[in-house]
Amino acid sequence: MERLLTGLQPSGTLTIGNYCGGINQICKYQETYETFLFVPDMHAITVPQDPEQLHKNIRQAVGLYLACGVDASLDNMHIYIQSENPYHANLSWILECHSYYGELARMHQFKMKSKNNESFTAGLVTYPVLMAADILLYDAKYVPTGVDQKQHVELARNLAERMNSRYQEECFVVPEPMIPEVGAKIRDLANPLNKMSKSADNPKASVFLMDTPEEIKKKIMRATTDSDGKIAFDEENKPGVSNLLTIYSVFAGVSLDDTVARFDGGGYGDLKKAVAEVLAERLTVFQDKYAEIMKSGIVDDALDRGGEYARQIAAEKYEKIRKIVGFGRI
Ligand code: AQP
Repeated sequence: MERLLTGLQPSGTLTIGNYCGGINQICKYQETYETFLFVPDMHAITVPQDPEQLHKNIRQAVGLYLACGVDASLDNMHIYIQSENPYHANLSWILECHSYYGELARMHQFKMKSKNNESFTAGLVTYPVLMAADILLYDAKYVPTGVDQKQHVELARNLAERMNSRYQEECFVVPEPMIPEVGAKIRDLANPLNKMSKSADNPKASVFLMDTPEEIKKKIMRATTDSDGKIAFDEENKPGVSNLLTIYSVFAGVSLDDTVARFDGGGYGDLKKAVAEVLAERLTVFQDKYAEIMKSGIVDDALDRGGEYARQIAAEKYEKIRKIVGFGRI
């Protein structure tokens, strides 16, 4: 089985954007690929986090993966926490020493997150290298992601190719981003030019997987659209309306063309009502399942099992690479 890997930062409660770019794709391909699904808690501290809240977010993230349909009982599903495996940081250091400051400073996410912030951490610059280590440690071929992380997967590709060529050995499998056709960039509800984020300054502009039907309705009914009044999918000229159509398509399980046809000729109010309803319905199912999961011991069982397996794979890869670069004794 080829390998697929992804992680969702526990920097807050996951959003419907994280579902579309990450979790939904895992669910779709979990029977096809050996899947490494981790909680990148080390990435979360590139910006300040409250330690108590971070612990809670980590557990909540795993509960949500499972509630949204990830099947922890599959033999080929490995769920683990990044910081419980020291090889991620070890390999990241080696990769940092094969990365150029210029290529890291050009990363779109770094530019966005460091904008108007004089005191950003060094980790904010180097975290895409840690992400490369997360991927390359497991020889993952496919990395499900939204468009926002595509550049980081490209860095992982470049580093794999650079190492393979410099040491004239197959150090790493060269990974590929796996970007969904629909839902690769769910947009911020207030400013649809931006992507929806779990740690956005305005929490009313994001729908979180734990939002109540009332919260969802309020947020969706206030979503920014345009003054044109026509329902059409046109991301450039009608990003707000296109975003609502996309959300409906993913959560109702209807193709984008059929979604557009369904709302063609109607008003924005009807579209918003339908989006709020379908989201409330799907998220309520996830939340009910989440409540059951959190009462059971399934989260810790899955993490114990996945952690042990992941450490074993990562140790083998790290030992190989440390010898290749010349560390330690012959
Ligand atoms: N708006 C989005 N639309 C589609 N996919 C998205 N992803 C994130 N936002 C959207 C995808 O979700 C997966 C996990 O991302 P992450 O949590 O590791 O980091 P992120 O991309 O930085 O997500 P956030 O929500 O914006 O987090 P914060 O606010 O902490 O920076 C990835 O596959 C990502 O592409």
